[in-house]
Amino acid sequence: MTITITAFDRSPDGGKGLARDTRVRWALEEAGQAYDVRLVPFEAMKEPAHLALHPFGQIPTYEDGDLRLFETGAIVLHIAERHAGLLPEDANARARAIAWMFAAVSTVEPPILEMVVARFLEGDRPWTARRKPLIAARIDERLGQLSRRLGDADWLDGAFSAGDLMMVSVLLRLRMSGMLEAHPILGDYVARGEARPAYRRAFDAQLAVNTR
Ligand code: GTB
Repeated sequence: MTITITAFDRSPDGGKGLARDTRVRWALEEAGQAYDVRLVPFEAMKEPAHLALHPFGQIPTYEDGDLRLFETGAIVLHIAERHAGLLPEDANARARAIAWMFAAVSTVEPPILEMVVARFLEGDRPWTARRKPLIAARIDERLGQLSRRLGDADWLDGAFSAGDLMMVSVLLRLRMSGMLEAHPILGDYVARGEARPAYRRAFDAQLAVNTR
C-alpha cells in the first residue's frame, strides 16, 4: 500500500517549501518511505471529499491503507514512530524528542503565525502597525531562548530527530523576515537541517510541483 499525502495544487509561496506538506515529505524522506502526492486545488479543499479527510479543509493529509490522518505534527510523529531514523530508541530520549516537536508547533510557531496574520491578513487594519513590534519582540524572545538552549550543539537533544525536523521547519518561516540574522546559532541550525539530503529531496519535490 502506497502512502498518499495531499499538497496545494499550487502553493501560494511559489515553491519556497513553506507549506506544511514539506514537513511531511521531509519526514517520509528521512524514513526512506516512498509516497504519492495528491494535489488539491484550493476550492476542492473545502469540498466534502477533502473535508472527510481534513475537518478544517487544509493540507497536508496522510493516507496509508485504512489510516487517514490530518495535522502535520501527528503525521510526522506517526511516521517517526513506525520507521527508524526520526526518534531515538531510548524511551526517555524519545519522550524528549517528542517534547521538541510540541515545542516547535505550540511554543515557537504561534508568535510566528501571529506575524503572518498581521502582515498578510490584517496588514490594512489600523492596529497592525502598532502590533507588529510587539509580535516581533515575542518571536525574538523565543529565538533567544532556543538559541541559548541549542548553544554549540548540532541538534536539540543528541542526534537529529523529528523534534529538529519540526523546529527547523518552523524557523524556516522566518527566513524572509531577516529575524534569524540576529541569532546566528539558529541560522546555522536551520542551514544544517536544509543540508540534509532528505530535506533537499523533499524541497526539490515540492519545488517541481510549484514551478511546473
Ligand atoms: N495545524 C495544521 C497542520 O499543522 O497540519 C495547519 C495546516 C495548515 O495551516 N495548512 C495550510 C492550508 O491548508 C497550508 S500550510 N491552508 C489553506 C486553508 O487553511 O484554507 C500553511 C502555509 C500556507 C502557505 C504558506 N506560504 O504561502 O508561504 C506557508 C504555510
